[in-house]
Order: sequence, then C-alpha cells, then structure tokens
Amino acid sequence: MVLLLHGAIAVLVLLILLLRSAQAAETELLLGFAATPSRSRPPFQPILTDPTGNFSLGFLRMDQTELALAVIHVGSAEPLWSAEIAPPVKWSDRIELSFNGSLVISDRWAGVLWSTHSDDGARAVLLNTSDLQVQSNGAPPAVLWRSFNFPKNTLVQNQNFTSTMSLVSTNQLYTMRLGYNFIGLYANFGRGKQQMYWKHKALEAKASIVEGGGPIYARVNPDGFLSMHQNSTKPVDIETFSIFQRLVNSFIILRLESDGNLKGYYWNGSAWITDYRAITDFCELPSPCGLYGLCSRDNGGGGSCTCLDTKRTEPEGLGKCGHGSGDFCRPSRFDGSLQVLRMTGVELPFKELMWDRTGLSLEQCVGSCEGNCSCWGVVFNNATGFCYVFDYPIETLVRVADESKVGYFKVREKGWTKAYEIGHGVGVVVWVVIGLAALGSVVAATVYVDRWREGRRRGVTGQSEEESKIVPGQYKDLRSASFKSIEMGSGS
Ligand SMILES: *[C@@H]1O[C@H](CO)[C@@H](O)[C@H](O)[C@H]1NC(C)=O
Ligand SMILES: *[C@@H]1O[C@H](CO)[C@@H](O)[C@H](O)[C@H]1NC(C)=O
Ligand SMILES: *[C@@H]1O[C@H](CO)[C@@H](O)[C@H](O)[C@H]1NC(C)=O
Ligand SMILES: *[C@@H]1O[C@H](CO)[C@@H](O)[C@H](O)[C@H]1NC(C)=O
Ligand SMILES: *[C@@H]1O[C@H](CO)[C@@H](O)[C@H](O)[C@H]1NC(C)=O
Ligand SMILES: *[C@@H]1O[C@H](CO)[C@@H](O)[C@H](O)[C@H]1NC(C)=O
Ligand SMILES: *[C@@H]1O[C@H](CO)[C@@H](O)[C@H](O)[C@H]1NC(C)=O
Ligand SMILES: CC(=O)N[C@H]1CO[C@H](CO)[C@@H](O)[C@@H]1O
Repeated sequence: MVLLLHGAIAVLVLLILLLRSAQAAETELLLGFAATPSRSRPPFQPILTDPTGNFSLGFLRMDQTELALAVIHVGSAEPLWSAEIAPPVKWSDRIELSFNGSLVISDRWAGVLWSTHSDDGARAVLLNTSDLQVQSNGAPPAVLWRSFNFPKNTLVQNQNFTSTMSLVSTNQLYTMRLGYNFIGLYANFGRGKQQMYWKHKALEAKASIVEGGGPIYARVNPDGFLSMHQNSTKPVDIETFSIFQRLVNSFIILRLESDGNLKGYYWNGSAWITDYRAITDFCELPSPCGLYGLCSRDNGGGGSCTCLDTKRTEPEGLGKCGHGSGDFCRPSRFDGSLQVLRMTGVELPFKELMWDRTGLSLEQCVGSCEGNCSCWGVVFNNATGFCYVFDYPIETLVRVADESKVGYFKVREKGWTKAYEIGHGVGVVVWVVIGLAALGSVVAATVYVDRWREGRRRGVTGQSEEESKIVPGQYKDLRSASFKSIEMGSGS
C-alpha cells in the first residue's frame, strides 16, 4: 500500500517535471527570468517566441553535444543567429540563461560565459523580423541591445550590415566585410593572413558614394536584391537575386556558407529556395578541392577535383592532396623533405585579387620564390609577365588549356604529422636500442673487467683484449645505423 502511494507520488512528480519542461515559450522575458537546458536534451528547447510564431529563441543542440543559444526559423529549424559563447560549452543543466537587465548565459562552475551588457534592460523580446532585442521601459522603449548588430553567418531581410560587422562561415574559414565602396569575401588561408577572393564594387548608378559621407552599409531587401547604401535612401548599388520583384511576402536570407560562397535563399512556405550565388562557377570558389587540389571546369558551371601532384590522381577527400602545415622558414626536424612541383596549364581562381609582380621572366618569378622561405609557390603568366605569389599554403588551382600559364609549387613530400609520427617512432626505437646497447656494454664491461681480473689471476690476457675492442665497436655501429634510419624516416 505504502509502496503504491510512493509510486503514485513519483509518477506525479515526473508528470509535473515533464509539464514544466514542455512549458510554452514566453513572448517576453522579464527581470528575474531564468531557464536551464532540459535534461532530456531535445534538439531545440524554445524559450522565447515572436508574435507570429515564425521565429524562436532557445537552446539549440549542435554537433550532438554542444549548446548554443540561437534564434531559429521555426518552419525549417534553421538557425539565423546565435550567441557568441567562447569557449563553446556542452549541453548541461549547469548552464543557465537569465535576464537581470542583461541577457546572461552563465555556468554554475565557470561563471558568466556571455552577456548582452545592457544592465538597464526591462525586457527581452523577439520581434517578427527575428531580431532579438533588450528594451528599456518607456514609450517608445529604447533598444539597448539587438541581435541584428551581431550577425553570425546569416543576414535576414531588412537587417543592416554595417562596416563594423562581419559574417563568418560556421567553419570560421571565410569572412564577409564591407570596404570603402565594395563587399569583400576573405579566406583565412593560415598564417593569420586574409586573402580576398571575391569583391563586388558598388556600381553607383543611382547614387554615388560621397567621400567623407560616412561608411556604407548593405541590406537584403524582401523584393529580392542585395543593396549597398551610404546615408542617402537611394542605394549606391543593387545586386539582384533571381526572384527580383517577382515574389512578395517571402522571407529572404543571405548566408556565408562553409564552402566560401555567399548565397541568398527565400522561404516558399515549405523549403528554402536558393535564388542568389555570389560565385556561380564551382572552380571559382576559394578552395573547392582543398590544399594542392586542381579543379577542372565542366560546361555547366560545375567542376571536378584532382590533385596538382599527378602521382596522387585520386584525392582521398578534400585536403588529401597535400599538407599546409609546417613552415619553410623554421623547418622542424620532423618536417618532410621539400619537393618542387612544376606544371603548365594552371591558373588562380581569383588572380586579380592576389598579390602580384609584373614584368618578370619565368626564371625571375620562380627565382623570387625559390630563395624565399615565406613563399609557397608562384603562378606565372608567360603571355603577360604577371607573377602571382603565394604567401600561404597552396589552395586549389584551376586547370586551363593555356600552356603559357606556369605553376611552381613547394610541396612537402610527407605531411608534418606523418613525418612526425615516423620520426618520433624511429626516435623511440633508436633510444631504446642505444639504451639496450649501453646497458649491454656496461654488462659486457663488467663481465670483461671481472674476466680480466680473473684472467690476470690466471695469467691469460690475450682473449680479454680482443673482447675490449668488440664492445665499444658494437655500440658505435649501432648508433650510426640508427642515425641513418632517422634520416630515412624523416626524409622519405
Ligand atoms: C547581471 O548579471 C551579471 C552576471 O552575473 C552581472 O555581471 C551584472 O552586473 C548583473 N546586472 C545587474 C543589473 O544586476
Ligand atoms: C511585424 O511587426 C510590425 C510592428 O511591430 C508590423 O507593422 C508588421 O505588420 C508585422 N509583420 C508581420 C509579418 O507580422
Ligand atoms: C537600417 O538602416 C536604415 C537607414 O539607416 C533604417 O532606416 C532602418 O530602420 C534600419 N533597419 C533596421 C532593421 O535596423
Ligand atoms: C551623410 O550625412 C552627413 C551628416 O549627417 C552629411 O554631411 C553628408 O552630406 C551625407 N551624405 C550623403 C551622401 O547624403
Ligand atoms: C517549395 O519548394 C519545394 C522544393 O522545391 C517544393 O517541393 C514545394 O512544392 C514548394 N512549395 C511551394 C508552396 O511552392
Ligand atoms: C618573400 O615573400 C613574401 C611573401 O611572398 C614577401 O612579402 C617578401 O617581401 C619576400 N621577401 C623577399 C626578400 O623577397
Ligand atoms: C614563354 O615566352 C617566351 C617568349 O615570349 C617563349 O620563348 C617561351 O617558349 C614561352 N614559354 C612557355 C612555357 O610558354
Ligand atoms: C518566414 C516564415 O516562416 N513565414 C511564415 C510565418 O507564418 C505564416 C503563417 O503561419 C506563414 O504563412 C509564413 O510562411
């Protein structure tokens, strides 16, 4: 009987807990609000919803275990914005989202992880534009903080993208920023260098950019175009999408994808339809085939990947054609040996944005790279005398029919990790062998000394002299043999 009662109470408590976790999302968060990620770890746990129900702020589970605070589009579950939590955190009920004037994400152990730093806030709301705002009291309320000012990889329609903002692809490799009169896409190809790979300059057809008239900003328009403005209402540039002025009332977003392309999409009520691609040709993407890859165009804007090094004809996957780690200026003992790859009929996908030198001969162009350890390679155009210099690891090149375009690339025969492993492995073996040899010689020497003493006592010295030559000799041979194997290990 008592057991039955206990069971009933347990079920009741469970039900209450379940109901609480399934609680409908709020329409505004007021002072004192707090929420923790549910133990049942749903893919998305809504916290705050906009008046239309099209958007929702909540805990989003990413990569199975990671926790994000994100605004999603409910119809597709696509995240449109997320809080910049650094370092990333795991889904756990130690984490709490609270509102005390600022929206704050904190870890019970590690403290504050993220905050809107808007201490005078009275409420947090999600607008029907998907903008998350912290507002003050008053009529009309002042906006103290808004997610529209901190985009991640996505811009939604009517969101202003200013020169102080950037879009960053989820893999952190690509960035979009505004220049004085252009939109630029940049690749982070290592060494902390940002290489621009796409540039769209304002046409200034309807209005021109006034010097000193302030920085420009960009915006995705619901009528299907991306515009750039200075402070006049007339845009200084319009880049149209394929649905330009054809669809009304469709929600439009612009996203910097993990392949480096900038794409526009509209929501047709059940799916996202691509209606803009900044880069339409596959081989023009910043690195479609990965390091040391070679992209061959087909007729339809597509392409196929092979490796620059024809010995590796079939790439085992992206980035399997070569390694970009290590440094030619401070080569480590474990770096593979330096090889040189020369080939004709190759071109850079975005050569007009590369650092170049003109009026050189092929020998001068290659020579400038050969003796320069921060140079990874050059592409030379024999017809124009342009010499394009790589000051970062070689990314994908494009195959062209023109044999006057010549490439010179530095390659490590073995990747750093592999060479390191081999070198390391050999190193351990060598030291074990040396250790054993040393131990052996000590033992032998002891034996020898003992025997020598014994021999002296017996009056037989000849045999012992011979032994004393052999022991150090063995040790020396072993050592030189092992040094050879180190060179083979790191050099092959
Ligand atoms: C809100 O909480 C954060 C983190 O605990 C704290 O730094 C901040 O001062 C608090 N703000 C107010 C107005 O209490
Ligand atoms: C969004 O809200 C604004 C005012 O808050 C309103 O004028 C507009 O009609 C709303 N749009 C939609 C699609 O609900
Ligand atoms: C974008 O900027 C324009 C011009 O400054 C302004 O009128 C508009 O309200 C801004 N839109 C948003 C969503 O902030
Ligand atoms: C932009 O605004 C500033 C001051 O607000 C003004 O001096 C300037 O002429 C404006 N530029 C344009 C192009 O309207
Ligand atoms: C939206 O696009 C999808 C995929 O192309 C299609 O299957 C669906 O019928 C479209 N929905 C509407 C309402 O047009
Ligand atoms: C070496 O190459 C880098 C980048 O390619 C360049 O910036 C530098 O000036 C070159 N140094 C010399 C001595 O040519
Ligand atoms: C480069 O041009 C020179 C003279 O213009 C020519 O002699 C040479 O054969 C060309 N080399 C290649 C690889 O096309
Ligand atoms: C962008 C988006 O999802 N819009 C939807 C908002 O809700 C209305 C009504 O349910 C839909 O018709 C829209 O497609």
